[in-house]
Amino acid sequence: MRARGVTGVLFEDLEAEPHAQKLADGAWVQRGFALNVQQPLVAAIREVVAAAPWRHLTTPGGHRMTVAMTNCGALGWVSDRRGYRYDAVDPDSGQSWPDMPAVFLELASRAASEAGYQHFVPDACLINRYDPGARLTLHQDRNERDFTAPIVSVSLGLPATFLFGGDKRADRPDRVRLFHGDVVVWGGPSRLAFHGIAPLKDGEHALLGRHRINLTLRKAR
Ligand code: MD3
Ligand code: FE
Repeated sequence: MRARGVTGVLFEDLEAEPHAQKLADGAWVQRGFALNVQQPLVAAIREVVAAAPWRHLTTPGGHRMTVAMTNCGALGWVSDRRGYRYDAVDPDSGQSWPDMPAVFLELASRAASEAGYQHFVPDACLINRYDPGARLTLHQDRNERDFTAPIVSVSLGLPATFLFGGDKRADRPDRVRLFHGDVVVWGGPSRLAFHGIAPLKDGEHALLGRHRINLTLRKAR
């Protein structure tokens, strides 16, 4: 059963009102911040995917990632047997990545500003698609050149359990549920924290079906 408000927004997508809540030093979750642009976001994702289709990358250790990925912007994050890196060229097409949609840039800039990071201009957006069972093991994001810039993440579709650890892999992570429309800004001391996503629980989302899509907007160079 799902109840709809007069705006057509699902109540289950409104578990919290839009306002920033501190997760850790430098990390702010803005519940529902992306809901007012959910349709243009999904339309823009479909356009990116038409030009740069989903793919399951291989880790340097030879494992196929359970998360399907693509990118837009000047740079895209890629992984293969040679390592992790940012590249201006999509290895599957030999072409540059699709342009960053304006709605991504505007949302990221507004979210970063509200969290105290002015003038955030991302040049890379990694788009992750989780199907039931897909997960992201604990890792740090350290392929970017400038760790003073935050990373802005946007959660869409099925809810997920985000694992937020410390600065050592062995630190036991906190668990934070992320819902459709939530935006998180990760900067300052949280920027190099270990983090991951627990295996996605099956479900059905009104807009995205049996999927979760996460955007991470980054300043890679
Ligand atoms: C905390 N993505 O793409 S977004 C990733 O939901 C990634 O797909 C997850 O971790 C996802 O690298 C989590 C939240 C996130 C993104 C980057 C971070 C949290 C972060 C970088 C530093 C600290
Ligand atoms: Fe990450």
